[in-house]
Amino acid sequence: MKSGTVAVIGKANAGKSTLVNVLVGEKVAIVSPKPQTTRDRILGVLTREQYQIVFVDTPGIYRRKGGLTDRMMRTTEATAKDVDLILFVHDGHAGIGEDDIELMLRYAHSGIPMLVAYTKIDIMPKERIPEDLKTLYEGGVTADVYPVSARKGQNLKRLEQGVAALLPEGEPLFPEDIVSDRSEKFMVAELMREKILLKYEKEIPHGVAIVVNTFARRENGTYDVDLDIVCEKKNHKAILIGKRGAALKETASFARQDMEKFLGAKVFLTVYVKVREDWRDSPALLKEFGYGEET
Ligand SMILES: Nc1nc2c(ncn2[C@@H]2O[C@H](COP(=O)(O)OP(=O)(O)O)[C@@H](O)[C@H]2O)c(=O)[nH]1
Ligand SMILES: [Mg+2]
Repeated sequence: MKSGTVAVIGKANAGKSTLVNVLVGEKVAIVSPKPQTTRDRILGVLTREQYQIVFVDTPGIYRRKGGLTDRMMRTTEATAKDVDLILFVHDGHAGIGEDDIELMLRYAHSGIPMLVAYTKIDIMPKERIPEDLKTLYEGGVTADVYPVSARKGQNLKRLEQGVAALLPEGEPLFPEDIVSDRSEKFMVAELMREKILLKYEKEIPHGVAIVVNTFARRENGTYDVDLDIVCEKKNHKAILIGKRGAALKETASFARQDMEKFLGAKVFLTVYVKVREDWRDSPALLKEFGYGEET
């Protein structure tokens, strides 16, 4: 059997998490139109009879400097060094710039085999695809490139098989019924953050951390979830809550519905909004909110 780890690398917003979710067949990582959605490394495990692929979704590649983004970039870099294969995800619909080719070449020369998923082909003119493939090839990218759409499910089987073919022979790393290394509690916090990413302007979600105080399953199968939305500024708190709490009520209700879908049970959700100034630049608070340095 083939078995190995695959780092999913690419620019912010390229579509990495969406691709991992559809390949694995379950939501293991949250998705939004905003960069910095994925803050942490998340494993998504795909097990078939002939192979097991362990995708390592990463926060992606960033330019901006800051406590949290530095850490996210380090997570991405560390992941890319320690895997059997790199799956470089490129947003085909965004076009190809010199910086894209430069990035691909950097990872292609890292000594680890690499494939390119050229994604979002559902929202771009088809005739541009062969032109772009030519541009990549002429730029020196010799890796196999798979044009796919995660959203429309186009060409994914080919990509999956291309990935599996490059993995080493070995025993599976995870039991076959495991799809993620993350706990239900983590996913519940992430679903809350996803709804905030979707509802508010980006400076607010980028300054938000979710702290789950209670995650408990009752005898009758329902869940009690009690969490804090921690934000950086007083005026962010006011916006998060909205007039008479209307905004928060709506966001929490969306989050609760997704939590119920994810857990397959009724959820009683209690949400508080708290202010902790500059937590993103405070190593102690980063750690407290679950973004401590990995060992
Ligand atoms: N049309 C289209 N949109 C996609 C596709 N894959 C991802 N997206 C969208 O691109 C945005 C960023 O996706 P995400 O997976 O969070 O990107 P990441 O930052 O690389 O993990 C989201 O709004 C997704 O819905 C795709 O195949 N087609
Ligand atoms: Mg992501």
